[in-house]
Amino acid sequence: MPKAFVALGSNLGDRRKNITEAVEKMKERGINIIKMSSIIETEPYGYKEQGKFLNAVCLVETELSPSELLDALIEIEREMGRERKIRWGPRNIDLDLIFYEDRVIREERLMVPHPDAHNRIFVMGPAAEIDPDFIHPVLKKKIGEICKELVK
Ligand code: A4P
Ligand code: MG
Repeated sequence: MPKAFVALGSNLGDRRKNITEAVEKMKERGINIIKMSSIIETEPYGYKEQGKFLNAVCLVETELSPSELLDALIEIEREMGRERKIRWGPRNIDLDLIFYEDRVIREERLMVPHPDAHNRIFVMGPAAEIDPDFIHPVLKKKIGEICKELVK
């Protein structure tokens, strides 16, 4: 079954509960969680005038195609009542599809690998905790290596 990395982030409301709830909702939709990283607290990236985030990454296994998986993630965000007013701004839950196998997809609606993931320690750190040897299919580098360069 295809495997994918999904990043979770929350900086509004009960952040830990939001992350747990999103994981439960993935399971309900038949998205199997193989591994879950630690949940870490991180400084806001991009738009700085907002509260700290809790971030995590999970490795999932699913029969859903990349596009179907993205739809499922967007539906979960909607079910959880996500409101988004500012790009990179505060949100109770954000679910991003980071990698899907070694696929490279460059569509307007879906970019895989997530185009900014390799610049985000709050994504690469938890992903490397799960599998440091996973190779970024565009950069052709192990995500453990990408992480080391980010913290330099
Ligand atoms: N989209 C395209 N590719 C993808 C993908 N691989 N995964 C499209 C998810 N979505 C993808 O996303 C807008 C559209 O992107 C989707 O409808 C989908 O079709 P969005 O999440 O609704 O918009 P957004 O989140 O406001 O903008 P953006 O640019 O996606 O923000 P990010 O990249 O999600 O960043 N700081 C810390 N410390 N931790 C965080 O988690 N997150 C953000 C948000 C900013 N700063 C942060 C964090
Ligand atoms: Mg997003």
